[in-house]
Amino acid sequence: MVGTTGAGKTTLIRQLIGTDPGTEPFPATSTFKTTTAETEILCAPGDFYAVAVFAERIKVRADIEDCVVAAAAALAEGRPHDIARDALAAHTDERLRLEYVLGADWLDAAVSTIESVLRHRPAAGLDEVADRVRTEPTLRALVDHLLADVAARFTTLRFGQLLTDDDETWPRCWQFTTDERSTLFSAIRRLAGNDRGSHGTLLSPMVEALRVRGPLHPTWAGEIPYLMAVDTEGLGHVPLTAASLPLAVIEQLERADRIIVVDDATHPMQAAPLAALRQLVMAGHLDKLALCFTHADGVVGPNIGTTQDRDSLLRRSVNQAVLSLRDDLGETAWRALAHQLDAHHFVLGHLDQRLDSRNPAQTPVIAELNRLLGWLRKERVTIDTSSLRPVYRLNDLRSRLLAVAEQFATAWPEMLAKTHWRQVQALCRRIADGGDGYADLQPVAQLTASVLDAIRDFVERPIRWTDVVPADDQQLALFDGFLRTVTGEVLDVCRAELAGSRRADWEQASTQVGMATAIQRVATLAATVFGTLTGVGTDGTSLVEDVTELVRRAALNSGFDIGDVVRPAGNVFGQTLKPVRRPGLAHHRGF
Ligand SMILES: Nc1nc2c(ncn2[C@@H]2O[C@H](COP(=O)(O)OP(=O)(O)OP(=O)(O)O)[C@@H](O)[C@H]2O)c(=O)[nH]1
Ligand SMILES: [Mg+2]
Repeated sequence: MVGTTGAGKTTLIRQLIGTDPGTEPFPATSTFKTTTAETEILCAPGDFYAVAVFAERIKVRADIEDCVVAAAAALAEGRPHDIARDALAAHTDERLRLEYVLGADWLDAAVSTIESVLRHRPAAGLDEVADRVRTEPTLRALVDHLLADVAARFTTLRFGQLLTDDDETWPRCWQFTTDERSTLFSAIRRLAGNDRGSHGTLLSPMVEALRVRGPLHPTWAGEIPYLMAVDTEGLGHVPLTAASLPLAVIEQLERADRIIVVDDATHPMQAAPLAALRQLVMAGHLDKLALCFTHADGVVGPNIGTTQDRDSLLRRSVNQAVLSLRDDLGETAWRALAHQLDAHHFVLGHLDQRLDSRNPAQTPVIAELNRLLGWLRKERVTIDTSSLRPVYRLNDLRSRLLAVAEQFATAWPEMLAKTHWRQVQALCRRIADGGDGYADLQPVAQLTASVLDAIRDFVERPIRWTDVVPADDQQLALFDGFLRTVTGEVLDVCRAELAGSRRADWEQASTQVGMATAIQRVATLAATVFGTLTGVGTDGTSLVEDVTELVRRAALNSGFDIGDVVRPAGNVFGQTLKPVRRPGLAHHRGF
């Protein structure tokens, strides 16, 4: 399930696994940024089994520190007590909700502690605040104290088994098995719940990944559908430029048989789900796609008399949305997407309720859900592309990749220069600690998306075909399959180039604290992390060459003809590459 936050992804999963809206609040739903853990639910016969993987201690500590910095910064800016309180209660990325774990009783005292520290020695400027939280004993003690309180909460789990790290100071994961449905939901409440009455006991904000297996099935279909549903974190309402899907989602795409873009029917399709659709098509997943409209029960108005009126309105909404992708996707992929969504869009409402076939308002929803389940079960039709032999020139890919790297190396420092210094510093620290990004700042996800776009652009334009030119649908199937095979490796290279092999540079930039050094920090990043993207890094790796090589290998494995590789002499970096035309190929105008 992919879609904006609050669209109804988790509610749809609840319908597919048949958990009762009144008595089994699993998985948790609410209005905003509810699902934060990667959640997989496997419907299968046998016992119930659950496993939860926790965030690492270092990450939780960093997040708590962020909350204290945000609260202190609010107070230093002269903002009211309540704003500082909110900042402590939940991290800005809405994952670490300390209020869920620790309740609300400690919040006022913690704000008062910060207030008294600042009163005693006012911060010279906002840039000093983050530094003070890290160095001043009282504020450091506050962070440590909160972390210890969080750690203590794990020991109060009544059900299941905790597995700890080697030093036994922090749990790695939790697991639980039972043959009773009600026991499963009691046990899982603290690991996956959001119920207000349980605030102060919940560990759900600590959970990064959750998998539940059991004999679960929809109430409106009497059998276990052998389905694994994967829920994802909701997309923000404003899409990032090239990448709208989080890395965690991109990593999962290849193993998903179907991808459902979920959207709220009560408003026209927004930019974020559209950008997600575009990215899914570009990454080669078109034939897995469906669009599910939720909240159809809320689509009302003087112009809507019947369900036909409503469905026609939604069809028009899909059409207009898809039409807006025409230029971007190109004619063939665009037309295929339109056909795919004509047949595979589902109009669903009342999903938050236990559906009843005797209720005339709900029977169309049950029919639609059954149609969806039928599609989920159906095997995908694959087009045989084994005999297709497109011919490529790898230098065409190099020049495209170099353009991506150059654009990225210029745009990111420019964008970071305009971003609040605290966000940039948090990004530096997050990547230095082993992450890929922070909040909306997701360089690895964006680079991966841009590189995949460049590869797609390259494979869609072979210089010729060795035999007859294949039909459009065959070509599309070939290109899609190729993109899917390279996605994982492209992500690995981008992650290594921007994060893995550059941790020391991010670390160095993160130690330049405060607003005053913000310009210097971005300059450091521009020179180290981003600057080397277009060339060879200190470790001898190169984005352009590494990606070219992995595409070359994948192309050979797919039987493509890349025999006319013309490697330019000397160092290609920093030069504009001119495609070398061989006399024998000069007449191929397709290029
Ligand atoms: N009336 C009505 N409410 C719905 C429907 N589908 C979902 N909801 C409600 O919409 C809200 C958001 O649903 P969620 O399933 O939590 O949304 P989500 O997409 O998982 O959101 P995130 O986890 O934040 O990404 C909840 O309050 C649901 O009860 C529907 O078909 N009709
Ligand atoms: Mg959700």
